[in-house]
Amino acid sequence: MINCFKRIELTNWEELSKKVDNYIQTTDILQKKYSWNTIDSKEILDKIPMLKTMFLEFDLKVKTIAVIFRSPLSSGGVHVDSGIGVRALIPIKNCQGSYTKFFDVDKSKIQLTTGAAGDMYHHIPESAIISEIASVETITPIMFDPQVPHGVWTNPNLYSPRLTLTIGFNRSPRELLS
Ligand SMILES: O=C(O)CCC(=O)C(=O)O
Ligand SMILES: [Fe+2]
Repeated sequence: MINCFKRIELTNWEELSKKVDNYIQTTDILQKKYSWNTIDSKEILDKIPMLKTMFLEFDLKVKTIAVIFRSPLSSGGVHVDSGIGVRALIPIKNCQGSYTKFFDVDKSKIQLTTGAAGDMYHHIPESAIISEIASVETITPIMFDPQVPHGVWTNPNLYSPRLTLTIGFNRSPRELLS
């Protein structure tokens, strides 16, 4: 099976999560409700320096940062990201009992789509899904391959938005997937 995700030991990630949650409160992300929210990486790295240093032990420099917002009770949205390269995904809020799931799909049915924030991604209609190949409860940091079709299943018992932080690097750390 292809390696689509792996949990990583990321020192002090809970502290980072709290700081990012506080940072999100100073933005309009919760009002706009876009699923993909690109963050000015220079600004957030200045405000939260630990975000820069915590990946150095993996020989990684943080390059792109986005907050993923999912409304309560919204699940699915299977897609392939337009950005290539293995990324980190860090739970921020309301991630307990939620899952990031990976799928085998009929590639001929993938459509390049523009998201609400002008971001490009490859939308995968439900009819294209062949089978689920992996699923991870999003409660610790993972590394994952955003080129493997994936979607988010929120916790049906939570009525507040689910927030995660997705991070791209100066290189694709595929070695962290195996
Ligand atoms: O929040 C998640 O579980 C996955 C988000 C996502 O699609 C991504 O980071 O590319
Ligand atoms: Fe994605």
